[in-house]
Amino acid sequence: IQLPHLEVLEAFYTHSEINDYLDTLPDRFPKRAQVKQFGWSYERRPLKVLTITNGDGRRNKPVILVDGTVHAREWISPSMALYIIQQLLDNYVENQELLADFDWVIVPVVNADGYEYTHTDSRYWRKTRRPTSNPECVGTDLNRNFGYEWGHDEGSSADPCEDIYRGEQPFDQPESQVLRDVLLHYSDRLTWYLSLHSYGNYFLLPWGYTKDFPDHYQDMMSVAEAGAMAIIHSTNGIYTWGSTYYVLYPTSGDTADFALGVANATVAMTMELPAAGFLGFDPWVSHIDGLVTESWVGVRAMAAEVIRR
Ligand code: ING
Ligand code: ZN
Repeated sequence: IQLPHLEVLEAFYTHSEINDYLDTLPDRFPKRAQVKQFGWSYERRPLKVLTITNGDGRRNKPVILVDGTVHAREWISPSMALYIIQQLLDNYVENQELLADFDWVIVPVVNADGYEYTHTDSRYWRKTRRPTSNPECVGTDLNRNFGYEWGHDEGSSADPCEDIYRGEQPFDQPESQVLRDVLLHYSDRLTWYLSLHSYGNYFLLPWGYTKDFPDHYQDMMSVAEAGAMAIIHSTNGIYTWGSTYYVLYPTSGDTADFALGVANATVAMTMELPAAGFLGFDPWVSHIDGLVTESWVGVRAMAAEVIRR
């Protein structure tokens, strides 16, 4: 039986198409791919998590955890997550050293409702789709809703009409609860947390909430530097790296701060993929190939650096 294959470079896919694709993988790679559902979005879309191993049966290896589509409009993010999946599964022979002593856990679409809404209604929607206390304004920014230093200072907004609205309480969105649960499920062996966003060409490290630096900041900087160097050597693409607070602006309740501060990640990072298209969030289909192949060079180099350490 010929199972459906998803041509990552040839289209952007909806949340249900991505879920259907994920569900084919355990059949195609019975020893190496596993799909788990950790919960549902507000509008009851199933939120699926793919684990990839090399099939040697060794349990509890350290984990590299990648998420995508925390923000709905950043369409290159799910494409990149899918490209990583295909590199690790279909292109295993070339990438097997990335799986020898590590398992990968991939959540291609966290903000499923928002992502669907960008396909059907409003291309530049960022937040979730759950109503707020203000009947005029819908949605919470998942990247301000996490429960480590939530609401700290000026790093988020209490106004439901803002794009950086933090919610009424930390983790009051089902989608952030799911990603929290995935992070905590692997927190005893979480080596690298990578969150795929766009845009800006940045490797952003904790902290977002304070100008102080975390322990082991220099180790995280070395991993980011390895990614930036690999990319500049391959395409001349230029990335900037450093703490979110310094490189961008103060942020609180973001996923990387939680991954480091609570879920024991050794390295926690947000990768802001390059801008493309009219407003930066909307690459054309013809851009996908160049964007994901360049980004994979960086992700692969960073994984190698994480593994080497
Ligand atoms: N930018 C991020 C945002 O959520 C960011 C910047 C990255 C903040 C990492 C906190 C942590 O504002 C985009 N494009 O989403
Ligand atoms: Zn984003």
